[in-house]
Amino acid sequence: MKQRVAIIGAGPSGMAQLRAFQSAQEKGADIPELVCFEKQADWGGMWNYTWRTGTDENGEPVHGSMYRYLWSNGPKECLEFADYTFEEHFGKAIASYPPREVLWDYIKGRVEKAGVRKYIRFNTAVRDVRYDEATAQFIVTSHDFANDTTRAETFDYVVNACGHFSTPHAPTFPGFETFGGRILHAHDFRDALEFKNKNILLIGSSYSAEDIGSQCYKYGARSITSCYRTAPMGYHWPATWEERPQLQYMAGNVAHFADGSFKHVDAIILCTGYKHHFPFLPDSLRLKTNNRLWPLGLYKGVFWEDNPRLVYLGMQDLWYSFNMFDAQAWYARDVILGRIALPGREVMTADSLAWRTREEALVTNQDMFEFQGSYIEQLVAATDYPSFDIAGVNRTFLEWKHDKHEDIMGYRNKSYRSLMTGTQSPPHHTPWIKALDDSMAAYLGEPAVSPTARQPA
Ligand code: FAD
Ligand code: NA7
Repeated sequence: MKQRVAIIGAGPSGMAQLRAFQSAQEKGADIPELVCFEKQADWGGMWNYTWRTGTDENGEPVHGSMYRYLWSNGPKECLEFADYTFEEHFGKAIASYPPREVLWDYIKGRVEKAGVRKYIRFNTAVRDVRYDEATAQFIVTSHDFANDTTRAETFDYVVNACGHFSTPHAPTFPGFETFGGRILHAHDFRDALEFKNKNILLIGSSYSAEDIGSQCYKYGARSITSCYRTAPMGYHWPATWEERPQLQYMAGNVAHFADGSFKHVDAIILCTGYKHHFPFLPDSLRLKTNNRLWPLGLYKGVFWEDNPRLVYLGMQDLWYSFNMFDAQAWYARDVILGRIALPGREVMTADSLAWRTREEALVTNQDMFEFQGSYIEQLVAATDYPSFDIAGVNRTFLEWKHDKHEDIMGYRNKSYRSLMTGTQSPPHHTPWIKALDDSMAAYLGEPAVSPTARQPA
């Protein structure tokens, strides 16, 4: 009987897993039966934008944390698929920092070409996963919203590709209860225009704070104050943006900071990160970690050491993204196909602890992306995923960091060379700060398509 593999989530990680299997099949392999459960109505995960916040049309927690006007926060050359280039997808070289819709189109293009949509059950959420020791199979219970039915099925492997940037980590601060404005987490931020002419306070000092603040600046916020718990972001901010140490308390609309300074603000956005949240998994199968480069318990960063038939994709903090998910998915596929044998539990744990020790010694940003690059390199070397110039990607990350420090509001005007095709990307036609229309048509310099004319894939 054919083995059965359940894939939870049709975001970039789940799509990578589907493509990995299809690629083996294309070369003659007999692949297992695949069922991909996706709670949303379309694929693309985070990149499938939703205007909704709170609960979705099915009463489920909204998955999406992306917002309007979001552009890639790193060069597209660092995330390019090795088996499907931007040039192949768009038929030409495009600039280096595409808006969300452009990246969504790109990731969809590869799986449309692969013809793997047939494996996905949309509008279907996984509710529960159990492992039955007696049969050595998983029992996966899912809820099909269109028919309002639940169903339990057995699988030989489960690939958890449900993402980890959806469930807010949302601390509270004294005085929040009586603050006279809106308080929201980054997960619920959708449109910077809401904060036009407002004085906003951002709590946190990582990607969300940097990018949501930049969006609000671009779309007309009066002032931006960001505050940090550990270290400031340290970029050369525009005159209306300042960084303060940690918020201590709110007194009405006045924010009081750790250095004794204070400031009147109109709205507060918690850019305090996300939780790895897997309510459908029992303790024995559930990864518990903060957002870091080497979560413990995952051999090769993917196999649950207590039961390696459970695979986790994309659970690391991200420097690399799409091509890392690919490297993981190809490796997991080859283990499932029996092409790679896993070592015993002790060897797996020792290997994983050695990576963790390396991770703990990382100091600089460069150390971190080089660490993730070397992790990917060893995965890629073990499979037929096309090997690519990881040292080149690391150099591009370094340039990107440098460009951000030179000009945080201008770094997205830069362009880089593709590590897959060698083609130098053209500069974008409009400086990012002036490019208010983030549609794919505007980005590609094509005539606008009416939203009603554009159908989901
Ligand atoms: P996701 O994209 O989160 O997809 C997971 C999928 O699983 C979703 O479709 C979800 O609906 C589904 N799912 C979840 N639970 C269930 C369930 N119980 N049952 C069924 N389906 C389920 N990365 C970059 O490379 N560049 C960027 O510029 C960038 N910007 C970002 C900006 C924001 C605001 C955020 C939040 C993230 C950003 N990222 C960026 C990271 C982004 O998360 C990854 O690029 C990528 O989307 C991760 O893919 P994934 O498939 O692992 O998870
Ligand atoms: P990250 O990168 O996990 O960062 C979380 C930030 O939140 C980080 O600066 C933390 O500060 C800060 N934080 C967490 N708790 C607190 C409290 N209690 N007080 C103050 N600050 C706090 O999450 P992001 O949302 O920025 O980015 C996640 C992804 O979304 C990323 O891939 C992007 O591409 C988009 P710390 O440094 O720990 O002191």
